[in-house]
Amino acid sequence: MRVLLVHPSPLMYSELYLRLEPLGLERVAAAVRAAGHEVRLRDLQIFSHADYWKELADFAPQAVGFSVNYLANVPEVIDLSKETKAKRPDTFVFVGGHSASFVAAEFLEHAEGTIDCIVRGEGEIIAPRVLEAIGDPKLCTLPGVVTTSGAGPSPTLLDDLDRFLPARDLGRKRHKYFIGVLDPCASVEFTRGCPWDCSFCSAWTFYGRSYRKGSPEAAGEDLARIREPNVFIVDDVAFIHAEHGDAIASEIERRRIRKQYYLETRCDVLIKNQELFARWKRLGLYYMFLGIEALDEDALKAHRKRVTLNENLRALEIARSLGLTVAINIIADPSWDEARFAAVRDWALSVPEVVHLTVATPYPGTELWLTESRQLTSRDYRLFDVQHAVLPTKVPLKRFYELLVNTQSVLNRKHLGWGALKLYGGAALRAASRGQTNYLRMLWKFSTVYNTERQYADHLKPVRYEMKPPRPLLGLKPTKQDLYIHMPAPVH
Ligand code: B12
Ligand code: SF4
Repeated sequence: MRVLLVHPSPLMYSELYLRLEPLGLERVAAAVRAAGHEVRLRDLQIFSHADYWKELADFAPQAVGFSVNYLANVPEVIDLSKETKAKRPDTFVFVGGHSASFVAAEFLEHAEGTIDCIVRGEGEIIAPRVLEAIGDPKLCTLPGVVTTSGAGPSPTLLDDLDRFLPARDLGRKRHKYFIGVLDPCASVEFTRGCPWDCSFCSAWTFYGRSYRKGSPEAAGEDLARIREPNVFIVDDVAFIHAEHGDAIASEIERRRIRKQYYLETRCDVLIKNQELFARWKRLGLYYMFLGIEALDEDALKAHRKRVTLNENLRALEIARSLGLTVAINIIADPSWDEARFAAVRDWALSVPEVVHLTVATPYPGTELWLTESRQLTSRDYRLFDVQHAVLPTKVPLKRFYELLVNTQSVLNRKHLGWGALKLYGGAALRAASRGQTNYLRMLWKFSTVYNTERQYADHLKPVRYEMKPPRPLLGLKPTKQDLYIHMPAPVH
């Protein structure tokens, strides 16, 4: 069967800081191809809708699968599905991915029959089975599958992460993928899931709080196949188990792989596994993201981060002493006023790290989505991107965006524009000499992407598809069914 897999358009983040390969879709593509299908992949972060329509006409796929990891992409994919069915009514349309899994039923409703099924959870095992079941009423009985006529049991976890290494050969224009000065940049996955349970995060609810590791040999093999000099390690929390990180490091040394790496981890993991991170620094670890989230103990508790402020600060010192470029994130609450923004700005300017601000957002799939007591001010999927305020702001909304954008822009002077050239000019010019200009081009783009007027105007756009509000808990605790996509393993 001819199968076309599609990643939707870029998000606000990707217009500026990064653009990354659709690794999940590449893994699904590998599994579908292994089942004997002819597969193509089209990434609309790079290509236009016109390119998609042309491919639909030329390739004439019997099935089109969309990846929806981000809520902000839901309306686009609904519209693409509607038009795909209008142009080619016999094409089977299916949708998978992180966010699609959490809003499956309403996604189908909005699509008005133009999406044949949503696939909840991991895609590798189930996608080939879905294709096999096209036209068969048993489709809606498959694990994780939701159709308008019913839903199958909860999805099953992939037993072995080594089984389907990403089909990177299906990507086109790969030189467009980058993160900051790591330009161009590929992605790899060493582990999947997260054992923690932060209230604002859906990594643990998606994977049923499981944590799985691929083998160090497969990690080495995958890295050896990557042509790009830079690699984004997509694990939610990198190197939780030091021995796994060490084994991958040994594999890299054995194969003499030399690359630069970006990863994301927790402060307590960095503190615990300092030597491992030092080893990775020697192997090429360049850029690290630490989820600090808050500057006071109360907020850290509310996020259920399970780290203290002191640990966070200690981790920053360790990262500095290792000579890593570090980015951190602080969650800006819509209740923040002038004084709060000023305090955070002052702190952020006093540290050398790249500091990002995201807006606290109850995201479907998070515990916060179920427990947040404040009323949502918008249920427009497009505004659920942690750059917009969907909860009531203390200062008027426009003023909130002024404060947010001004703070971000002051902080960004450290690592965008001329400030960046001082720090990374050499690397940027080396990349440019190889024809890689993704990074250089982003340096002066900040105000076109992040600006008060644009963010405020986004709230005034007509809303064609509105998210369903969360089911009221009426004082009860969320159940497993409320929270999880993959159900946690029973405790013995
Ligand atoms: C890279 C990344 C990004 C990149 C996007 C890159 C891209 N091209 O997609 C950037 C940095 C832009 C980004 C932004 C955000 N991200 Co992000 N991101 C990730 C990250 C680290 C890796 C994604 C990945 O490659 N995973 C590995 C692959 C193998 O998994 P996968 O993509 O989920 O694919 C599997 C399934 O979902 C499914 N599947 C996927 N597509 C399809 C399609 C079909 C047809 C089928 C059948 C199945 C299927 O099968 C795949 C294989 O099992 C994940 C964390 C993670 N480890 O997954 C977070 C993650 C997805 N992001 C998350 C969040 C919260 C965000 C942000 C909202 C906030 C933030 N601070 O990061 C913003 C969103 C911005 C916006 N405007 O909406 C959350 C969850 C989002 C959600 N929907 O609830 C995650 C899980 C991180 C977390 N710990 O909370 N992110
Ligand atoms: S924020 Fe990080 S540590 Fe917390 S649950 Fe999500 S992935 Fe895990």
